[in-house]
Amino acid sequence: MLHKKYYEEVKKYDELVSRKNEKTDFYNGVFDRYKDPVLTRNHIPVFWKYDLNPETNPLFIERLGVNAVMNSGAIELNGKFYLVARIEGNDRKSFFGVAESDTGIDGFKFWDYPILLDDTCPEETNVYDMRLTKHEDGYIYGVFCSESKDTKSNDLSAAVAAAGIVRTKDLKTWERLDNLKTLRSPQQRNVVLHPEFVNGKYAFYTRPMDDFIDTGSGGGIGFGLCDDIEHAEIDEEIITSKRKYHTLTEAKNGAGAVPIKTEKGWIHIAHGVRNTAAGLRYVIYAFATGLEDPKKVIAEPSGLLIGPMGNERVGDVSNVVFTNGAIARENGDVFIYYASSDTRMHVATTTIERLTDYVFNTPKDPLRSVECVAQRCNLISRNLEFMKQI
Ligand code: M1P
Repeated sequence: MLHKKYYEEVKKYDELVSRKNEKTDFYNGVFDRYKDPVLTRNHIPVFWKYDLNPETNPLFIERLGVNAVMNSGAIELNGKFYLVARIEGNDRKSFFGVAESDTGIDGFKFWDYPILLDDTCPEETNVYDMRLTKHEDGYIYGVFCSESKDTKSNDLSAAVAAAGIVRTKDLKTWERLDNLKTLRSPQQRNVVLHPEFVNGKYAFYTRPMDDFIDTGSGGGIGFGLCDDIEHAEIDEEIITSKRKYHTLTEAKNGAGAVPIKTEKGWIHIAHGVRNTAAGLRYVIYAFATGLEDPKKVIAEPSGLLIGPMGNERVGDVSNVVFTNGAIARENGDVFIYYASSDTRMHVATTTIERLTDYVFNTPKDPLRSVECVAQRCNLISRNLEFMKQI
């Protein structure tokens, strides 16, 4: 006989995972927002948290709680949508779990077990933010942040971030490869594997960093090539999307979803960070790189694509939206998965047509107020003239 609270908790869980999601009335022509998050801590199955045996848990007390479900890699396989979510336990340690949905906007349910990675790095303390790349070599790669204590520092919080690499064919069996080595950057986070070979090599978008939090001299999102994915090593990193003064990338930026191939170029959905009196503010922005040269930026729409809004603004790390996964479907639909405030996951839906129009036809940031006003006045005068003619 199970504790009566078990049935109550399972009922709440069942209602949550069978709830239909709806579009909100938010409009900007680029993407739709949804009423409910797609994954939260309440999506964690009851049997991941409680000991169900009344003999060992007569009071039905939560034994291994979960604090947050956030930054998720995303992939479509055989018509189903999968998120490899970052699940943060109450103990602050993150790990990965696969959640599956038929629609991509609701009904996400975690598989019975989280992913137990091969324990190949004894110094590794924490893992998070996996990007899933369906590579043309036939594997699905997961690239994630592998965090260890900085043993060279006396500061207890000092840490070292590196890019861990795993690969799979079915999201069930995962093979751990060597962590990426970037010979010129001491730390790495937000590393994304490009889905195609470039000049016959594996290509990574990197984020050179001098320090665990501060990117320091790291000028933006980097790009580097490597010969051997099983022992990945990058020598030179060339900056693609640069950080710029007085923009949303001023403090730092990082690659997000695996770039989406379109007729006009690779579309990147990344994050940019700026400093404010209230702390760091993370937003999502987009840019495009060339089909022939995926490190060369060819379109840079001004400003943010998705910013934290309403309830999204509040959470464990407030004023943050962050993406590390999007699904571009054969039919042209695009699902952008993003976390808000390091607490929960949302979806924004758009299409290749709208995203391409946004990226290639939104004016660039002229970088100075006076020129921004001139840009806006130009739009207004064209509109007022146009309105007179109809
Ligand atoms: O807390 C916001 C985000 O901070 C980090 O991103 P970045 O490396 O760009 O600062 C990541 O740790 C990410 O997980 C987190 O959401």
